[in-house]
Amino acid sequence: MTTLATLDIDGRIARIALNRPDKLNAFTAQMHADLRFALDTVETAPALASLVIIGAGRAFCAGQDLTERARGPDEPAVDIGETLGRDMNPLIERIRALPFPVIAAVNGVAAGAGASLALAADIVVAGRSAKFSFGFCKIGLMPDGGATYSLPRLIGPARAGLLALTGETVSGEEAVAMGLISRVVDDDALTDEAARLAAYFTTQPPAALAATKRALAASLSNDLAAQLELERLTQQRLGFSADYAEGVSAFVSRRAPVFGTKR
Ligand code: T3D
Repeated sequence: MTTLATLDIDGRIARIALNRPDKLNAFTAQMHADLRFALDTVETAPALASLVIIGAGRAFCAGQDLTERARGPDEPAVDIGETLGRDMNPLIERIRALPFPVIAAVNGVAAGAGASLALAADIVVAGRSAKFSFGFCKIGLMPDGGATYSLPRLIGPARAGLLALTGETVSGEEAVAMGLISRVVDDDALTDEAARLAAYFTTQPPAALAATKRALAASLSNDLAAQLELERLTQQRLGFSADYAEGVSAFVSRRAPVFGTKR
């Protein structure tokens, strides 16, 4: 059977492609199972430096496959609390917990849970024709997949309220202007830009990247004093590392650093 989440690992770079292009990569239970399988490998592969998530075909992900939720008048509703607990919530948490940069390459529509997935990445790069929408309310639900967490933090409560309550679609350009995503590029440059970023991280010190991710995440709930202390303790550890010694040595001897793969 065709996998609905294709995983490729090339050296220290992993790439997951959502693979239901004819349905704009809408999530199904099978796609979630395939994503779990792909993440099992990504989490245990040695020395990965980055992960790119992209959609096959013309979309990133059109959200939950609504045909899986359709029912006849006498059929019971799907328990979404149960499916979120099994599928979406662990997916978002596992992506957020990866100790290396995750890049979402948004190559078209990112709607509903598909938009939430994009925002789980550390860096979101979109093609100019990408579209983001959080139109959950339009079908009688509220944003999920961490969108109510990430939206106010990324773009502030005023714009989060607008996008979440109206489901208004924003373009790649608008998304970058409001701070929802990291960068927009021409559509035909998107895969190259994601690959360039992914390759860049293979040249960088893994422990520093992992520590930076952890500190940025912790800052969302820490006060300044706690964050300063976290920085002090983590920097203390990094300051004794071979990669830091290499970074300084490379700088003073005007050469490119060669870092290890240890986190
Ligand atoms: O249940 C839970 O887990 C709760 C969580 C829910 C969160 C969600 O994600 S709810 C879903 C949110 N997504 C949407 O509301 C988007 C629905 N899709 C659309 O509005 C349109 O497809 C687009 C605007 C994204 C694109 O339009 P267009 O005209 O470019 O393409 P299309 O023809 O509509 O779509 C192509 C095919 O993909 C089509 O199938 P067909 O007719 O060729 O066999 C379409 O039905 C299918 N498709 C697109 N999105 C979904 C989908 N099929 C099932 N579910 C989808 N979400």
